[in-house]
Amino acid sequence: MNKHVESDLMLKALIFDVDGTLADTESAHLAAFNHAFAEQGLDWHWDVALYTSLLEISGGKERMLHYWNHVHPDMKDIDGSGLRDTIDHLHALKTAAYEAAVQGGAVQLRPGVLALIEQAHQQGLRLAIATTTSPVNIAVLLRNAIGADRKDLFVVIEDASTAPKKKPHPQVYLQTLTRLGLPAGSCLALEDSSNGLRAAVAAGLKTIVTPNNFTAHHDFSGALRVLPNLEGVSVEQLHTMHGQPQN
Ligand code: XBP
Ligand code: MG
Repeated sequence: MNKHVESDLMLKALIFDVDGTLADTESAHLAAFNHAFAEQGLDWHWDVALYTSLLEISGGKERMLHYWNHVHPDMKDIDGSGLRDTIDHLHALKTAAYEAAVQGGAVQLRPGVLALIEQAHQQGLRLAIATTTSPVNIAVLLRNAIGADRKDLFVVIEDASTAPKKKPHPQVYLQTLTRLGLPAGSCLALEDSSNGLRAAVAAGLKTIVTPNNFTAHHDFSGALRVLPNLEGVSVEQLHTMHGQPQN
């Protein structure tokens, strides 16, 4: 293989999903949704089983709209401001509740994540984030879980505000690759869900999946590897996995 092609396929960047991958956040998201429903005076309450199925829908606003249309189709309005405005208002309440929870320490990074991020940075790999969550949620997580001085470790962040087409659509990953200025072949995606895996694979990325309690039952066909978590996973091991053929 000529040097140029070889260089193009060398691992040069890690692209992290946020929710469920960097940190186990969905329990805090679930509590925040329920807090918003109560604050709005709605008798809606999502339990873990329902939320686990609703997580098939990426994006908090899209998830609430799906629930409203499928569980309360008769409700055309709540407070006279129309469906879209009400969803936006509920999502603002939810995001404020989630931000307060993360600031209060409700969310920790998953095992091995911080060590891998720091090692990758020290070894010259570029780090990016590709998520369907809202920018507020990323900022508060990075500030509280990684530390305000470390949040600049991620040279590219694409999120719900920059990539409106949600996973499994590949838009967020395609935009991340464009901004990194790298071919998919020299990057590795890290995900936790089937929607995320499908989005990354559709963008041409080899993807390592670390499932969690909300996603363990998902179909991870097409993943490069499925690992319980990133504990003890080194950059050297990622280089080796990246260089190996797809499962
Ligand atoms: C997971 C999601 C998000 C979160 C809720 O994002 O689908 O919708 O569940 O956050 P990721 P928002 O791609 O990081 O796994 O309410 O801000 O959408
Ligand atoms: Mg995720």
